[in-house]
Amino acid sequence: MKFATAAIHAGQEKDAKTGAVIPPIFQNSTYAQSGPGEHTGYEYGRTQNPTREAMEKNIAELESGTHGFAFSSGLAAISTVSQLFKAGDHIISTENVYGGTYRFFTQIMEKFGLKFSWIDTSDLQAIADAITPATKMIFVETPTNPMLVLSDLTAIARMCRENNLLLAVDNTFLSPYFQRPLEFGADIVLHSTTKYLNGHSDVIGGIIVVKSDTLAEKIGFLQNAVGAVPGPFDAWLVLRSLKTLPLRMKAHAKNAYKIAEFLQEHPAFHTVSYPDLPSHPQHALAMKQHLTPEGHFGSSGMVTCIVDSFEKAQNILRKLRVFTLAESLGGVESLVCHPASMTHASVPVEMRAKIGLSDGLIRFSVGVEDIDDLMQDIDQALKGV
Ligand code: P1T
Repeated sequence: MKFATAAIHAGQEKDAKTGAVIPPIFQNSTYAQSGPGEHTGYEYGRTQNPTREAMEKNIAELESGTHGFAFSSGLAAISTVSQLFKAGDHIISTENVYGGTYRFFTQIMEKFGLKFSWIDTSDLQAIADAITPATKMIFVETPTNPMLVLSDLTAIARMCRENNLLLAVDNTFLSPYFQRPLEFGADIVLHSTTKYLNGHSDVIGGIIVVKSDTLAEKIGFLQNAVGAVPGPFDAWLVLRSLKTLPLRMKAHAKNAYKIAEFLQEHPAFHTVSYPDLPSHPQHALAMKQHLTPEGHFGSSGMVTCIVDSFEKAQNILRKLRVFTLAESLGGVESLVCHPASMTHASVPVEMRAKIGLSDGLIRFSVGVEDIDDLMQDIDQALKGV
């Protein structure tokens, strides 16, 4: 099945009893058994739910994987990946990750004895230098939130194979429409489904997709044993949203490109970052990695730019009307965020300085509204800046 067809049909059977074309919401916690231990394959809602299974199968297929596991948030998915390891194990992580990921690894997992190296994973030599006999996984966010730095997935996957390490990729910023890390050799791909996969800012959720039966068994065990699963209605909302993923992603990318070009020309900004722009330092890598299944190049709706002070950033953010000042991203409506005080406030100042996350950084999540309204909104907010 082609991607757009899979987005609509994968994992979904017509309801056997009624013929309902959309999978029902199985809003139940348990299943009747005919005798002790004699069941239909469904025992208890945390362990199995048909609505959740449909959504897991759908995303697994879109990500070119074989098994999907849904979670109650993106962080619950990340937490489950880190529970594959034990005290003393070492993980190399992209130094610029979502603030909550950084907080989770440094303030929770380090307490349980996991060791982390924070590395610029766009630098292959820096990764090679960080590998120790205790290293078990490389955790990569590409493009990074919010600096939009890319990591070379093919090269890192090769390094992982040579050193017997797992490669986990947070693909939240692009969605499988624009990047499928398992195809480049990653072992685990994960998402905050809260973002592009759900796409309507009305669900918090997460997903892990793998392509090996051994890993699937381990993650499936953790999903049930730890229990951070989503409710059936949230799974159903994500499943519904996936049907329009290719349409939405194309529209996000088209609008974002125009906004990025416009911002680049404006004297208020000294840096504008969008991987599709030839001015992005890793544009060539983006052209190899950010490909739709039909081989078309594109990125998502995430654009960042830097003004020279917090006051200037505040000024612009207060004046925007169509763009809503809010955390999160990837919804059909345009959002804007000030990472230093919002999504990445939990990242220490020194780390923010190291990765270039300044107080003048503004992050746009460009939605799918009419581009004229979005441009006018930015134009009026920039008056006098
Ligand atoms: O919010 P949650 O569903 O738990 O997902 C966490 C998460 C994981 N990975 C990436 C790349 C993310 O961006 C996020 C969440 N990010 C935001 C809320 C934000 O505004 O950046």
